Amino acid sequence: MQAVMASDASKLRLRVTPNTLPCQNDDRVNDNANVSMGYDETTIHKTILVGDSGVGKTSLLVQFDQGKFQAGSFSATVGIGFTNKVVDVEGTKVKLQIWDTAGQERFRSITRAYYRDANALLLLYDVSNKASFDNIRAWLGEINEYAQEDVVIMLLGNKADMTSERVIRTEDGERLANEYNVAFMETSAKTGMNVDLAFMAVAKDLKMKKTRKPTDPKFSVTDYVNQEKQSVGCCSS
Ligand SMILES: Nc1nc2c(ncn2[C@@H]2O[C@H](COP(=O)(O)OP(=O)(O)OP(=O)(O)O)[C@@H](O)[C@H]2O)c(=O)[nH]1
Ligand SMILES: [Mg+2]
Repeated sequence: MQAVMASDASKLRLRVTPNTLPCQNDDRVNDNANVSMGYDETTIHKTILVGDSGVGKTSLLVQFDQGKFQAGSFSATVGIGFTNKVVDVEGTKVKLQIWDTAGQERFRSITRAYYRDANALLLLYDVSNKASFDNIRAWLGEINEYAQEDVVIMLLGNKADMTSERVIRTEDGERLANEYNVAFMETSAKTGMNVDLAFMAVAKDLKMKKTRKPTDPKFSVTDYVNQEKQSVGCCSS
C-alpha cells in the first residue's frame, strides 16, 4: 500500500465506489448472490490500524496484503491511506477496508477523525519498546472517547520475533487486554506470525455481529484467538 498525504485522504475515499470492489459485477445480476447465510457480502467494514510511530502498522498491513516484509530503513507513514481486502470467513466474503494511520503525534488530529465510523481497530505496540506499550492506555482512552461503542478492538504486541530485544512480556499484554476486555495476541510482521489471524478474527467478529440471532451462543473473539494463535517459537510460518 502507498502512504498518502493527509490532503489526499478524501480523494482516496471517493475511490471506494462499488465498482472498485471484487465480485460487484456478478452481484448485480442477482441480489441474493450478495447474501450469504443472512450476511450482506457488499458490506464494507472500516478497520483502522493505530498505535505509536514505528510499532509496525504499515509492515503488518503489507505482510497481510502482499505476504512480504521490507526490512531496513524505517519510513514513517505520512497522513493516512487504505487497502481493500476480502477475507473468507467460513465461505462468506467479508470486506475489510483497512486504514493505515500515521503514528506520529503531529497526525493525531487526522487519525481521530477516522475513529468515529470505524467498525474495528487494531491497536499495536512494539514488544521491544516500553513506551509504545505504556501509551496503550492513552490510545484506549482516545478510542473510548472518539470511536463507536460497539467497535471491535484487538490489541497486538508486534515484533514478537525480536526475542533478545523484548522488554514487554506476553503476560503483560494479556493482563492489559483483560483489564480493558479486548482481544489480544502477539504478532510479527516480519515472520507473518498471527498476522492473517488478526484480520481473520476481526472479520469473523464483524460478521458474527451482523448475523447472530439472540438465541445463538455469543461469539467470543478472545476465545477464538486464544484457540488459534501461535506463540513465539511455536511454529514456522
Ligand atoms: N523485527 C521486526 N521489525 C518490524 C516488525 N514490524 C515492523 N518492523 C520494523 O519496524 C520499523 C517500523 O515499522 P512501520 O511498519 O513503518 O511502523 P509504523 O507503525 O507504520 O510507523 P508510522 O507509520 O510512523 O506510524 C520498520 O523498520 C520495520 O521494518 C516486526 O514484526 N519485526
Ligand atoms: Mg506506517
